[in-house]
Formats: sequence, structure tokens, C-alpha cells
Amino acid sequence: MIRRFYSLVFVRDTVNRKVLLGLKKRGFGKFKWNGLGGKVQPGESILDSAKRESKEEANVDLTHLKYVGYLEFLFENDTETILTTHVFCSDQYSGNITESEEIRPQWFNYDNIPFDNMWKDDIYWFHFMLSDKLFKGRFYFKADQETIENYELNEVEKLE
Ligand code: 8DG
Repeated sequence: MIRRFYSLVFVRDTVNRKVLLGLKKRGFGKFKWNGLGGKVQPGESILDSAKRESKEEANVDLTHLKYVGYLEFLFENDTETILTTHVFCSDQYSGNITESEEIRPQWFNYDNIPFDNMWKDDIYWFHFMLSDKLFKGRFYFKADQETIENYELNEVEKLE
């Protein structure tokens, strides 16, 4: 098995019940709304990847990240690879949120999340992330990257 490590970051405005998403303009997940984040680089911690990607993609500086979720993604057409994603939240940030070559950032109300234009697993665990519950899951996708064949998802007491 090959594991690929990713960070995924959701900046939240808990007072106004909004979460920052970015429209991915290129590459993997193109035209989907998602959190910030990306591949963990060699020699980099997952937390550092979360901070670096947030800065690169939307000019957001983050210092207080909470690790809230652990997700694994497997695809029918590549059974040797597990995409391992660590999900973080932050309720504070600094910097002027700015569009980049890769991402168009936008705030969404908690009641108006664009699940139709997101990865299909997100609707299952988003409520955990928005309500500060820790979660762990594994999703098996068909080769179309749109159909979930099977999944396991649980709220957990703690994440390792
Ligand atoms: P690049 O510069 O090489 O284009 O890419 P990158 O920014 O380093 O990485 P990426 O390929 O854009 O990273 C993929 C992001 O998508 C990463 O944050 C993890 C996340 N992600 C998946 N699958 C899913 C999913 O099913 N749902 C959600 N919400 N995010 C996912 O890989």
C-alpha cells in the first residue's frame, strides 16, 4: 500500500456561522469547493503543510489549528493507494483573504454549504467538523471519483 498524506483546513467564523471554502481552479478536485490544504511535502509535518497551503492558496495565516478529523480515501481504479487526509479547523486567522492561481476563496453560511459541488463524502462528516466533534472515516470511491461504494465513519473521543 502507498499512503499519500494531505492536509485539509477549514477556517470558521463561529460568531456568524460561516466557513471559508475555496473553489479549486485546477488539478485534483477541479471545480469543487473544498477547504484549503494539499499534499504534505517531504520533511514537512502535516500541521506545517496545513499552514503553508493555507497561506499559498488564500493568503491566510493560521496559528491556532485544531486537529478534528482523520479521513482515508480509496479509489476502485488504484487499489494500492490510500489518500490520508488530516482535517483541521481554525476559528482565527490573519491576513487578507486573497484568490490565488489555484483557489477562489469564499465564505459560506453553515446552512448553505454547496455539497452538490463538493467531494461526495463531505456531506457525511461536515456536521462533525462544524460542531467541534472529532471524527474518523474511510471512503471507497468508484473510478469516477463521484460515487461512494462503501464507507465507515465514526465520531471518536480522541485522534492519535
Ligand atoms: P497541487 O499544488 O499539486 O495542485 O496540489 P496540492 O494543493 O498540493 O494538493 P491537492 O491535490 O490539491 O490536495 C487535495 C486536497 O483535497 C487535500 O486538501 C485533501 C483533499 N481531499 C481529498 N479527497 C477529499 C475528499 O473526499 N473530500 C474533501 N473535502 N477533501 C478531499 O484528497
